[in-house]
Amino acid sequence: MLFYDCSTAPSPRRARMFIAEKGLAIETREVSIMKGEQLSADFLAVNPRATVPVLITETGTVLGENLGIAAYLEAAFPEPPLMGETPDEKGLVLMWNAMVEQNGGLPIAETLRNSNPHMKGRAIPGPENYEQIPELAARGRARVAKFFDLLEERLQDSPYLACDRFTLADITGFVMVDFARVIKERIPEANTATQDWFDRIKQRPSASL
Ligand SMILES: N[C@@H](CCC(=O)N[C@@H](CS)C(=O)NCC(=O)O)C(=O)O
Repeated sequence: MLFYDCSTAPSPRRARMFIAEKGLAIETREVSIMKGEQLSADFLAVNPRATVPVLITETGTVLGENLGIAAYLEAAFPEPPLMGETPDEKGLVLMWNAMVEQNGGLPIAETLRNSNPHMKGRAIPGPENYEQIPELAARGRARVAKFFDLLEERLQDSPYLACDRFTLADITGFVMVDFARVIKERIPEANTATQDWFDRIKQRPSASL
């Protein structure tokens, strides 16, 4: 297998954590987004959508989405299970993973990409250049506050996002909450259940990679 990573970006960090939690050591190539390497001819030949992470599987299939990578690794290396064991858990893991992507990942990315001067003309990842829309940054920031409410409400009732064990949904949630620092948003002080959950995940070896 071969893993295309970028040490500074949140999406590949999710795959990196998943790989580490599975106890796998996969040959890795760094793609520097800061240097624009995702748009190089060499990388576009690997992934024409110009995004990381990418995993080339044991049979040579090219997987260019976190969920595809996680589903493949869970099927190929079932232990430890990170995407639920019972039918209900499996449903909850994908539900919470999607909720975190849509209510956390998207608004954080919209805020950053539509306001950062270095991202002018690069408001959406991929091979096309899109201009920034400042209103999307303002809307994104307002939605991030709602995202923190959503997490706190869930984590007041459950030790982890999907069920009573650490799963893919927690990896996605942890990475997004940590990445919110780039738009200067942090877990609100009153959100003690979220802070406790975040601190527990931060202690896992996979979180420091
Ligand atoms: N839905 C994709 C998102 C991949 C993605 O957007 N990756 C970003 C890094 S976080 C990227 O490659 N950005 C390239 C760019 O900004 O040009 C996944 O989760 O795998």
